[in-house]
Amino acid sequence: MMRYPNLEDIELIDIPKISDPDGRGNLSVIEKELLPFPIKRVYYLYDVPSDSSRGGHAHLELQQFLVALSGSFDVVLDNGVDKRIITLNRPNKGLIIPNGIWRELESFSAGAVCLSLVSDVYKEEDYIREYDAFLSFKRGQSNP
Ligand code: T46
Repeated sequence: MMRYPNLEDIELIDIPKISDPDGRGNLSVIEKELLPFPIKRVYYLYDVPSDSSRGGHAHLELQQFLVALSGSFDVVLDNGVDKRIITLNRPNKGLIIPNGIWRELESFSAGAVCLSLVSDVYKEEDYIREYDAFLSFKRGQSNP
């Protein structure tokens, strides 16, 4: 039987960092081999007030890779039964979120920038934006 992605499949992965030998700072690079999907779109969130949240939905198919390019924020991941909170606060660490996981991004620090590399172009029909609809969707899957 098919196994759907779950919270334990969500990985924080290292982005290669090249430190400059002459003290000019760091350079990180994301090449296509780093991610389990081809990148079709890039967007970023910034100037998010600390008392605001982003996300609050799941995707049917979209996979994504989130990086805190600057500052920090929390990613609350939810499979309809359990939740997991991961703080992103380093530009050389990224979080791969598979499809079918509800996510909320909150507690943005001042100056935080969230880079998102995703597996498809923008399609509103790929979003589940109502939590009850998400729970119904998860009930239709074999694992939570
Ligand atoms: C996600 C989190 C982390 C577009 O027109 N094109 C786009 O590529 C995107 C991402 C959004 N939009 C429009 C749709 C809405 O009218 O921008 C508006 C705000 O989008 P949304 O409410 O979905 O924004 P967030 O920050 O809640 O969610 C976004 C992504 O949509 C989502 O995939 O995981 O960032």
